[in-house]
Amino acid sequence: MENGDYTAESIQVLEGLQAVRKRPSMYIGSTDHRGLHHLVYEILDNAIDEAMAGFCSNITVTIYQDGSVSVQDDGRGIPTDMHPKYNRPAMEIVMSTLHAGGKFDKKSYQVSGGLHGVGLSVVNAVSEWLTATVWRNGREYVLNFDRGVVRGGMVEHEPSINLRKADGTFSTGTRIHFKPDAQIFQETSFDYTTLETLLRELAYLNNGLTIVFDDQRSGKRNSFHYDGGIVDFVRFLNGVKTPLHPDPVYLSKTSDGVQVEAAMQYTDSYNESIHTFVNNINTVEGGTHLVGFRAGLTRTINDYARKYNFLKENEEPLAGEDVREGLTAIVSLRVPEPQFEGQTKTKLGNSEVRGIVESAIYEQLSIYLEENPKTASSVIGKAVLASQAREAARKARELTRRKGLLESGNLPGKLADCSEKDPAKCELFVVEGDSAGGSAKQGRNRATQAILPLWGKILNVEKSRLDKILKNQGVRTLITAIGAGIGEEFDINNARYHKIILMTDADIDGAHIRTLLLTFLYRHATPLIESGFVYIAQPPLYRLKKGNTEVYLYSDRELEEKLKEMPSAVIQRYKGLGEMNPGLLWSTTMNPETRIIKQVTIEDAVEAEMLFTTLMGDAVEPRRLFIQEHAAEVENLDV
Ligand code: 0RA
Repeated sequence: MENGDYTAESIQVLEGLQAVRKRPSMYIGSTDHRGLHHLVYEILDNAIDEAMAGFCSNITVTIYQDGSVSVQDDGRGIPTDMHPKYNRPAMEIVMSTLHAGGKFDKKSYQVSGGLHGVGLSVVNAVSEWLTATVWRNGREYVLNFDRGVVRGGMVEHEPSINLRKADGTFSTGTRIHFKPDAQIFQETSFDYTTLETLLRELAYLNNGLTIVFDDQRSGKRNSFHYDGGIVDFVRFLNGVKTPLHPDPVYLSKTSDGVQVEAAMQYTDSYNESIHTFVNNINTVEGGTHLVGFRAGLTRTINDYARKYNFLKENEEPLAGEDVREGLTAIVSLRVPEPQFEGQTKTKLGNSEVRGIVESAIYEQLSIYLEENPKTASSVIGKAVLASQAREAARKARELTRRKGLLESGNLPGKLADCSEKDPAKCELFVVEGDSAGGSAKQGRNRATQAILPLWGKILNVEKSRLDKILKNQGVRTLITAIGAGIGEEFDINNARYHKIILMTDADIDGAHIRTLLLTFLYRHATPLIESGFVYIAQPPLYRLKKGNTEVYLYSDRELEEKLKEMPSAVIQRYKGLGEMNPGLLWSTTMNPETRIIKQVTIEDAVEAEMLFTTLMGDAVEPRRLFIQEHAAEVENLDV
């Protein structure tokens, strides 16, 4: 092939990738932190398709010093032969053609031998540079791109690594090495924890696969391999909890081309933790499969409870929330043509899937319960208790309501409300401590900003049921101030503020209170987080002062940078909000024109919940390990 010999088709190809660069969000969802990490997912997805087709068992993900990332697999390797129609190597076509299913929301999936290379071209288009290396036929093939444009054409090399195997055949595989384009992404630095969570998840979802993660920036290295698949995943999630039965239940069934797999285990906790996946995508916004799973579970347990007299004839059936109390579950589906909806395209929309999952669960779980009466009776005994507690909670709520305690007509005395009445213009600052609360009250814009000081540690939510949580003064105050109710009765339309801003100190106690508040809101006022109403304030950590110049810095990194410009300036470190006077708190943290606030996503909330469970759960050892492991990451740990 001659370099630069473009056919009409290859010009079309180039135009395709230009379209991706023009509107990247259409293809990768967003160009922020999330979109950046989605690139790695897109490449991995191709390697995992190879694994699911039975050709690949090892994947290595590497982050390099220069911020680039590579994904290497031992699959068959992208084909390298000449494509007769395009007069270009197949590899070049795969890397630069926008596949029909290449759009973010229309990912096509087939269990084996399917549409390969979906997403590769999209990553190529948004990379400053990309190098694809393929090992096939005992040879090494390399192809370079700059912003999706091929540089030089495919080169065939002597293999740079030893490809000869013991049996005389050659190793095969693919490595995609790329650097995200800073012209496209607001943020180009990959986060270890985000990728680690993704890789661990993918290893659990694809049992037998080994995924190695190597971060050359920090020297951290990790390897994930789970023979038990999602059963191991459930054991991992329950690591800090006390299970009611020794082994997770495993169920699987395929019907109408949809493969349903579930692993579940009950613990003595009061909360449910159900994680659902479709084609390896974490569907954090739920969808029809989750609805089907819940319906199947409720129906199975009620039928069993009636049949064996756990429920008398005149008793009400167990509610969904009763049969989910203490449940940890992973539900993993393979769906041929998934429709992803929702704010972050992580909600499954296919209506046919609901019934498929419901009957799979009903059929398989009924059999399991019949065969394991001991597990069945402990699970159902707990659900019956939960149902009684729910009834008690309802009565407690009724009583509270009758007394008018949760009505917003009865606004808490601690709340300094704003004068504006349109919720869309109103902000509620939830502030840690009375002294910071005082500064915030004086510094605020009274028209649109309300201040609610919280004091002390409000409550250990993990160990409390709703009826007990409702008795806590701090929690009541918060619910009353927001005005939208709680739990099943929560109504987002009644929220009195469209921004609820958590403002806590930049120390370990502040982080603790924030985790607790987020966990509480996530569990009992979920729509508030789903609607994007919850934010975290970012007060400055340092002030640098030299002569008449003063600057406020919000991270250690910024401090380091600024110190280069202003050596020997005087550094003041802010330990608590209380150290700032009202004017300063306003200008650095509260003024909508100049402040930084971070919107809380569902993922943030899920992470807070995990952290919370680890920090608050009964098990001591995981907590100790967790604190040890994360102590270094907490920027301002006061010890
Ligand atoms: C097209 C066809 C075949 C494999 C692949 C693409 C392929 C793509 C990627 C992307 C990352 N790793 C990959 N591994 C394979 C089938 C090749 C054959 O039939 O030999």
